[in-house]
Amino acid sequence: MSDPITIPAQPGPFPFDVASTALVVIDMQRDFLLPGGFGETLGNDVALLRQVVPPLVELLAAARAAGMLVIHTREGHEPDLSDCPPAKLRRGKPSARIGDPGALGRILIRGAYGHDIIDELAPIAGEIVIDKPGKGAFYATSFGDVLVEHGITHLIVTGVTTEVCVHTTVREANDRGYDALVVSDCVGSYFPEFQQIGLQMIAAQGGIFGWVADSAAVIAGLS
Ligand code: TIU
Repeated sequence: MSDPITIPAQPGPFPFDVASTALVVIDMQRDFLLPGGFGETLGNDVALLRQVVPPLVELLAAARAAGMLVIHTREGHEPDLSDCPPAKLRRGKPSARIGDPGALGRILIRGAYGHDIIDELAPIAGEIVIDKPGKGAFYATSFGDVLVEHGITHLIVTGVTTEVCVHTTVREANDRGYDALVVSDCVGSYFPEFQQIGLQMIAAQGGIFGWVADSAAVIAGLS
């Protein structure tokens, strides 16, 4: 056990201790953040996600300095697409589909340049990387087992996008009994209105599936 920490959050204080908490960094991949990747093929302005990077770099440094477990996730698929449901492949009218060649390599395919995490947030030795075929981190991955193995009860969640992979993961975590805090300036959306409402949805109704605080509050708690 480490010393308990309580940080101000919505809808109320979030108590946790470092030893049983993981910093989860969701899908900070080139495919979502850089031009030419999956996010852009869907018609999005990827520049909107760049504002997440500086505060998340600082939060990641603080978590590493505190000795907190860090888990990164990457959304993507096997080169033969055997783990990609046909419905996901067909979805929408993207300019290029999952598996197609793109400026960053094959779109959302494991091993492609675009599938990997941006340089600023590259995992370091000892950090865990979970490859997931879905939007949530639990589905068809070892994420749940990893949390149990490390005695994790609390999650500090960051990454992209707020209303898709962050929400799905936090909702999945909530149903499994985890207390999850979403860091408001370390999650991002292609849609400013979804960012705002997405954060409100988490903490509304007394924290219906989580807590929300900014990175300054979390870093202050860790230092
Ligand atoms: N499109 C979108 O907003 N998000 C995703 O497809 N995946 C994640 O959120 N990582």
